[in-house]
Amino acid sequence: MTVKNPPCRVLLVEDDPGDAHLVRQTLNAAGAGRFDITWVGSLAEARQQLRDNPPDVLLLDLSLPDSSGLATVLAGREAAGALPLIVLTGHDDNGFEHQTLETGAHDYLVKGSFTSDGLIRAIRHAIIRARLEAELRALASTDYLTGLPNRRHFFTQMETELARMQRLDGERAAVLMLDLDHFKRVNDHFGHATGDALLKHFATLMKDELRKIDSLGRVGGEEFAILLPAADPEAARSFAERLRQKVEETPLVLNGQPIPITVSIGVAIMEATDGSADAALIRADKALYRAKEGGRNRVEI
Ligand code: GH3
Ligand code: MG
Ligand code: MG
Ligand code: MG
Ligand code: MG
Repeated sequence: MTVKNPPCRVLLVEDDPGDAHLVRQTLNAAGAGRFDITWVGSLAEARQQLRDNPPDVLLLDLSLPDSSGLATVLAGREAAGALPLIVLTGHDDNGFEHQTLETGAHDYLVKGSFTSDGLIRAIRHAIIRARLEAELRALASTDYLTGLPNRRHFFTQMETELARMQRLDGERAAVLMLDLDHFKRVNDHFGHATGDALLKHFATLMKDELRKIDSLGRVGGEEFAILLPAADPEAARSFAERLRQKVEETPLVLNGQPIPITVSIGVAIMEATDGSADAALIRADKALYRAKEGGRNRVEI
């Protein structure tokens, strides 16, 4: 039995009806049902399609009624997000081709000089490359043990939230720094694998307490951070206190043996007037230090 692949959905952005016809013919020559082509003639229509009905691949002419040249590549890349993007142009120029690829196109085909096989191969490669790029991006932003955003990704999320607060002015957010208490002892007494299991357990406990708009990241070995948008100091403190208690009351149980752990939490408020997300993280770190100094298993703000 042969398994039929679903058609590859192509968004063709081309203002010249003759050129558009040629591309359709070229793709249809590959066999009926292999490509499902949507044709639009402007960047504005392309943006709308990409939003409402994202394709598997974008074929982009550069000289359009509402955009031309490298600006079209930039705008197309922006609108297409992580989707594969192939430039189809009449402009046969090595230097420009290089710039186009640097700007985020996956391939550059000159009209009139590609075959059906060549176009199909370009589409296949662009799709594979875009998928690999997405996987790499995910790997580069994810902590492998817990699956949480890593330090860099969490920091980016904070910067994004700070920029949003600055646009809305008057808003604030809370940042929590959490550090497991005497975690080294867990490794020493139970082994590193148990330490790892405890880190995952702790991550799950935290995840279960978060709202949709909150962010959680692993920012160090046994250090985590939480961003609570639109939270005032009192709400942040009671959230942190509830979490602290939950951790204390919910030991990881391995082979019937409970492995208790506690957490110290430093809370800071990120203000729209902060110059960077760093400032709030440093304040949260200082509060965390006070929590440790004060005897651990406590919240400081
Ligand atoms: P404190 O209460 O002062 O925070 O004490 P602590 O023992 O938690 O702090 P310390 O910074 O001395 O030790 C942290 C330990 O966390 C040391 C390191 O071996 C362990 N650790 C860091 N990353 C991992 C990991 O991915 N897995 C495991 N199992 N242990 C880790
Ligand atoms: Mg054109
Ligand atoms: Mg630590
Ligand atoms: Mg430490
Ligand atoms: Mg610790």
